[in-house]
Amino acid sequence: MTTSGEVLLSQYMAELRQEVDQALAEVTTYAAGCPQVLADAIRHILLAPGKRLRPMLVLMASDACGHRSNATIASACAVEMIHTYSLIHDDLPAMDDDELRRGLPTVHVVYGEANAILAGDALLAQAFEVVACCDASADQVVRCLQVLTEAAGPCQLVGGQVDDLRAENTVGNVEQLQKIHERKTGAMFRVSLRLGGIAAGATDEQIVRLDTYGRYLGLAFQIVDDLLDEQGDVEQLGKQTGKDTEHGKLTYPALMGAKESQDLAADLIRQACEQLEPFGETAESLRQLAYFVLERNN
Ligand code: GRG
Repeated sequence: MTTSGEVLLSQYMAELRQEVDQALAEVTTYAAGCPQVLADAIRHILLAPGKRLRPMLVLMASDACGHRSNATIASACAVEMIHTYSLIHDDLPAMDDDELRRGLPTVHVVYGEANAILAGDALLAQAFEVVACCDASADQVVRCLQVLTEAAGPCQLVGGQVDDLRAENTVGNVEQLQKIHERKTGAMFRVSLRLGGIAAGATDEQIVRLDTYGRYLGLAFQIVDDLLDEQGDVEQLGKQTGKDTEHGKLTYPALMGAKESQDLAADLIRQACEQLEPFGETAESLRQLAYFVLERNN
């Protein structure tokens, strides 16, 4: 990416981030029925400085298709809420047992395990409420809910997580690893792109292209994530490193070596960007975001 391209992307990303942060703050301003400790636990991690990649993908996908609807920002909030629930639960002692997330102590460390489980549960349920109640056409809302529930469900996000835990300390191969990550990490990337397309009223062909871009991007993201777990800086990442080795996880660098993994990630990013060709200029931010994912250090 050129220097001016980098500046443009970072400005655009900062604007999108602000929109998403504001919307997330609004949806987590709760009525009296929500206990203060639950609201605090949710806001502690949801409003912490995550990269907001998935909600940005929703917004960028709608923008690439030339239109945003009320389903766009609602879906952006929903994917970030589901992603955040998955992080809260993944950090629990029963899973990865992490103490640092987004540069802050994890939810269970601050609020206790029971409140962390419940904060995750509440975010998951509320994500669907945010989409169900948004001011978009009934058809759009139903389609958004269909793809979102599928991505967060037993055959995608949750199934991928179960298989990832089961694969700890086993001898695996790249095929097996890819199958895990297409569900555990990739499903939320893909659905973010699909949601942006649906919310924009995109054609079926556009949605397939966005989905395929999301598939390649999600895989590349995971490879980079594995490399950063080995080589990254705790302060920049805002989370502990070396956890994959500690848990005996299957990872790309462990199976293929660091150089091959980096090359594979670069190849996947090239393939992701090929999908964007028919969109022309309107997909420039998605193109640049793909290279940001490849070159990120957090
Ligand atoms: C508990 C159902 C369930 C699923 C957990 C998200 C996840 C699945 C596990 C998190 C552990 C992990 C390192 C997954 C690999 C990639 C990933 C999702 C990293 C975190 O996403 P980022 O880097 O996080 O986009 P931020 O904090 O920037 O939003």
